[in-house]
Amino acid sequence: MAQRAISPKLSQALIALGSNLGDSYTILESALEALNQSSGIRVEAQSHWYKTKPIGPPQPDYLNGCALLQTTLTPHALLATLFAIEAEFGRERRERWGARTLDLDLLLFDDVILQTPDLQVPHPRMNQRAFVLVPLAEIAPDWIEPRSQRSILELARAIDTSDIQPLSSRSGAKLSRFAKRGEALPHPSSLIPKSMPLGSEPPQLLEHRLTYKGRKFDFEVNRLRLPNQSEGDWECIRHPGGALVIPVTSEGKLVLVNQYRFLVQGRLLEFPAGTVEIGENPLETIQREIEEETGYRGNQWQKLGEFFLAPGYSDEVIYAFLAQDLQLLEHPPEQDEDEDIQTVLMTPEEVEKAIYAGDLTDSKSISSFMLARPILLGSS
Ligand code: A4P
Ligand code: MG
Repeated sequence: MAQRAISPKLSQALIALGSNLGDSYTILESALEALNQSSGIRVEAQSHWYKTKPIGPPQPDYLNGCALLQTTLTPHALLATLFAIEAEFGRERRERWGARTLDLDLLLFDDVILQTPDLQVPHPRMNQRAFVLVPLAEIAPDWIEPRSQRSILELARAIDTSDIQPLSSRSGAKLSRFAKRGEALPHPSSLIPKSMPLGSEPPQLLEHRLTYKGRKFDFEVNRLRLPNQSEGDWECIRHPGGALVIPVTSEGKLVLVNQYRFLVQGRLLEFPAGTVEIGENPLETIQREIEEETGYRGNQWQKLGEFFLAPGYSDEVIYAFLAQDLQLLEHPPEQDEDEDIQTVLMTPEEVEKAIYAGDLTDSKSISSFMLARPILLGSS
């Protein structure tokens, strides 16, 4: 009798990845690659990586993240594969909760609840752990944790997440090779400008259509209902913010940069500025950027203000500063490889003229100059 081929059942599983020994970023990315190459497993989505404070005995900070797998394996066979990959990356089991090159935990497997001596699913401690729930909420916000019957997003919102920080792209993170899927999530709270009256009239999220996670910012399309009840699709750029400086030399000249901008196919005159890295504060950002872009170090700093750059489609906030007591560095840091920048010195009067003549057209530079004008030119 002819045998009918039985196609193996396809399941979805969520795993947690952690590392706090060795080159954790490379280990974690390579472990995902190894999983994707393993028989019966496909990596469907991965979260960002997060720097997290250790739970357990004193040890270095962890890098943690989560991934969504599609698998034809049983839960036990999947656990065996996770162990094999841990071993491949030099994992030694010494003390419980101790430092490790790679920890792979099975968090959830379809809606299975399993209580065996060597495997418990859902992972018994996942609901208390921010280092699990926050990355998990990026890729599976609506997944119902079968013991509590609560969604991952609800569980993530119920715990303290102050000890975890998304890894900044400058620390090595790059575009992931695996698609990232997920609901629109609020920005990490560290990025929400606290002094701004945000969030008092939230829209209702009807449907999350698309997310593209980029190196510097993310793009989303959401179907929303606004407070006035109108509905529609909104495209938006989720941006961690930008920091800008107006540097003033001891001669009273302002330091600007002439920078190639591919979108305008030419050079623009601007004040030095840079993207706030995730987890960084804007003053740190701009103190780094001014040295990279101009070779000057600012020794005296003053906040000028903060403003939205283009709130119709982006939540980017510009944090503007004034720097005085400049010092030209003998060995300035290298410019970012992708930048082409020359510095230009101008008096405040020349800058104002350039704005009105249409020679300085960068909006964040114009706005910041207006904030600094009373200091630079008096209130006339
Ligand atoms: N085991 C049972 N169920 C599972 C499951 N769902 N997934 C058994 C994986 N393993 C499961 O695990 C111990 C035993 O648990 C295994 O033999 C397996 O059969 P392990 O990986 O050898 O040891 P472990 O990871 O130290 O223990 P455990 O209990 O899994 O620890 P946790 O709860 O995972 O905590 N702090 C930060 N910031 N980030 C971390 O990633 N990780 C831990 C480990 C502690 N503190 C941390 C982090
Ligand atoms: Mg483990």
